[in-house]
Amino acid sequence: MKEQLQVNGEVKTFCRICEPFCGLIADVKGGRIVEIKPNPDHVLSKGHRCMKSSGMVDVTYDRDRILSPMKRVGGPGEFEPVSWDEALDDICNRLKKIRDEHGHDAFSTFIGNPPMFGYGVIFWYGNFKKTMQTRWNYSINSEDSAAYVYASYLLFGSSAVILKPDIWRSDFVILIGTNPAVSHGSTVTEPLFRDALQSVIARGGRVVVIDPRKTETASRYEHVGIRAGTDAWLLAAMAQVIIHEGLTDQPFIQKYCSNFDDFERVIAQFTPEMAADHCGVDADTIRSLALAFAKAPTALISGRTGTCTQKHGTLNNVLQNCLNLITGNVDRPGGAVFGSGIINFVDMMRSAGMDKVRENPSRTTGLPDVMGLLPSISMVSDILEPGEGQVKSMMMLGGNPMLTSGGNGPRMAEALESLDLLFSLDLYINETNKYADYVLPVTGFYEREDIPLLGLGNMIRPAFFAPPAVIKKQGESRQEWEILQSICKRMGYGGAYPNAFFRWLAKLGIELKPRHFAELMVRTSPFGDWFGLRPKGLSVKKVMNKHPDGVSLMKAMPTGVIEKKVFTEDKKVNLFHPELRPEFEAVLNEETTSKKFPLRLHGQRKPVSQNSWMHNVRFLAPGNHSNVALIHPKDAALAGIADDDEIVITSANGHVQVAVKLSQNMTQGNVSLPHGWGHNGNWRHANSLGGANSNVLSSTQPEDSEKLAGMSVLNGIPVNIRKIEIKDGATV
Ligand SMILES: Nc1nc2c(c(=O)[nH]1)N[C@H]1C(S)=C(S)[C@@H](COP(=O)(O)OP(=O)(O)OC[C@H]3O[C@@H](n4cnc5c(=O)[nH]c(N)nc54)[C@H](O)[C@@H]3O)O[C@H]1N2
Ligand SMILES: Nc1nc2c(c(=O)[nH]1)N[C@H]1C(S)=C(S)[C@@H](COP(=O)(O)OP(=O)(O)OC[C@H]3O[C@@H](n4cnc5c(=O)[nH]c(N)nc54)[C@H](O)[C@@H]3O)O[C@H]1N2
Ligand code: SF4
Ligand SMILES: [Mo]
Repeated sequence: MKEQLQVNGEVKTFCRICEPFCGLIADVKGGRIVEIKPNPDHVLSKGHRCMKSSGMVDVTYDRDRILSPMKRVGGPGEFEPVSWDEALDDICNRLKKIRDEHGHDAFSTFIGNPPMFGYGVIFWYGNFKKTMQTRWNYSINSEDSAAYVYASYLLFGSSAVILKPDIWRSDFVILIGTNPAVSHGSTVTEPLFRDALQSVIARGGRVVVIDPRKTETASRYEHVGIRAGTDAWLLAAMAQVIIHEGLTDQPFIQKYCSNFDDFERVIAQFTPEMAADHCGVDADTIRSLALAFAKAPTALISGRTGTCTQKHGTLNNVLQNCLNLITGNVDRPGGAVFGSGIINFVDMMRSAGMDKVRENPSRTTGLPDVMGLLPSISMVSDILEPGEGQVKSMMMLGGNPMLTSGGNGPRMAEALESLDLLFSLDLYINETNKYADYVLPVTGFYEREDIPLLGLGNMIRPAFFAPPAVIKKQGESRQEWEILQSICKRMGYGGAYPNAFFRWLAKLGIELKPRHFAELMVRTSPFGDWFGLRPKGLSVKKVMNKHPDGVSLMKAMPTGVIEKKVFTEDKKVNLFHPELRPEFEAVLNEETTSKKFPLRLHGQRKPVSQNSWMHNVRFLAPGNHSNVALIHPKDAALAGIADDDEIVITSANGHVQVAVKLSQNMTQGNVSLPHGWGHNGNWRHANSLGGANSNVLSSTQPEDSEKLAGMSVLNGIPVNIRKIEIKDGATV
């Protein structure tokens, strides 16, 4: 199974930084990557990529990257290299002691975003949790997509069911809270996102972007500016117009949906005029947008993090889905479709029991686990508050919650420092794992073979690719799955496996690896070779050796499959789950204006920045490059603020000091600030760039988080701004 690495020449590979998984060509000389180029022949990306893929070469050879296990020898961030044996022996001895004294629940995990882009770690993290019997598993899901999938659970009876925008065949696309021109899309794998949107226009259709900022995407199409955090009002009012005007698709609703009457009753309360007062979009715009959406031959509305990480994130997602559903735009070409790929993601997740929600809520906050992952905001109190099941140790798998999660701040540092054992698997010593006892070095993605497992269920032009590693592992780094496997072995379990049978086999010396699981999955799929029974079918090995540009599986996603995708008791899509009632009431009763905090904060992604972890790459983040706030000139004038001033942004939770730019692209009443800045880890360049951690503005109180999925509220935070004056050399 070991593929030979090329020492010189071109190696086809793909990027694993964000979800398009762009195809790349690595130019290798003497076993070192000298250049990364786009792959014009790649089945999906056809030559598209962004410069972050080249930035990853700098990460690979970064002098600040850790290349051997690091042991904490002093204060936060003070580490010294040790051998793998020393690190793993000590970690496992301490884990055994913690387990024997406090039980399995005392060991927890946290998984960040980057590891989810490697298939080995996805398989082995699941196996590791089962083997170690970890009950408390935290993640940045609560800053990302928990609301998105929780909405699917309420509507379709399974959080694994995800509707995908069939943009290539649509006549009317509304994007809300997503900026694919910069983010390249999320929960959608489509490197040619821009071309897909352009195809809507080419067919004579429309693309409308609802966002507090006239974003890079909105600038190309139609923009509707909204007050951050008020989308539930806008979406509900659009549904109200569609129902009131009799534009619903009743045959579709009758056949596939339940509880339309309840939905209609609650929605009737949200008129465009009322919504306008809250969300700042005038009633005529809401009305005409709703009418155009409902009357278009095919239409879809699709949202992402901007509407998830809000006070009513789940409700927003339910309402987006409902707009698609009540207009009959679900499961049909050009609408929101269930999608399919080489593997049936829904069935896979369901059979592994991974689509569950609220099975094991946080001990101290009661906030729910969504797909087995607890909100990061619960982590601090779960560690600090004594009691049955208290977290005493943690594995941090490629996360940086000190900068990226809501509910952080000094208490998180205190919580991490109080642990009996904290170890991390990462490329760097960052703001979070600087508090660890050990940081274990992992490989970057150019150092490992892969399949785009995370994207297989999200491709809107389903495809498959499986390139080998480009270069050998750097230093003493190891793949995450190998590290997890070693830990489970040393703990006496034989290995990290989903059940006792595989662990028993491992003890006998039959050790299955991620590649075996991937082959099994691919070869027994509808596209697989069934181990020779279908010689023309696929295997990972075959695709790796014979299809360096990948293979296309389907030209478009199948439709007419809704009956196989709904898992509620009556097999109908539930338009009004009882859990939604208090959310609708909360929206109706909420005060959306505040004298003390008259503005609303929201986020902003930059083309060359990736959450918190690529700021050490000098060509992506040159000197003086950090996070700068944007405000509308009229808001600036009201606060006496000019371009490039230093300002303080204050929320009920905290404050940050940043530079500001005035921008006509901002919708009045909002402040925009990128996240992931304010570095003080062990990355020298990133630390020198300054900036501020925007998440100190989000609440640390679990009761302030989104009620259904436990989302951190990162968008729509009420804030005020003031200019910093320099008096006698001091800032006031
Ligand atoms: N360059 C770059 N690309 C990335 C990333 C990165 O950090 N940098 N991160 C990757 C990750 S992890 C993810 S999950 C995806 C996310 O993918 P997206 O969700 O598309 O990411 P954003 O660009 O943050 O888009 C969110 C948009 O929501 C808007 N918004 C904020 N608040 C509100 C609101 O209250 N209402 C509405 N309607 N809109 C609002 C913001 O202005 C922003 O334009 O991007 C991925 N791609
Ligand atoms: N205010 C605000 N906050 C946000 C967001 C927002 O839009 N606004 N977005 C949220 C979203 S969508 C996300 S996904 C999170 C991200 O949050 P996190 O996942 O916590 O943070 P990252 O910056 O992605 O990186 C985490 C660590 O992964 C390491 N890493 C990189 N590659 C690998 C790898 O292959 N393996 C391992 N083991 N480690 C690796 C990096 O060195 C870094 O230290 O941020 C969230 N936070
Ligand atoms: S868009 Fe995302 S996947 Fe494509 S090259 Fe850029 S970072 Fe990599
Ligand atoms: Mo994300």
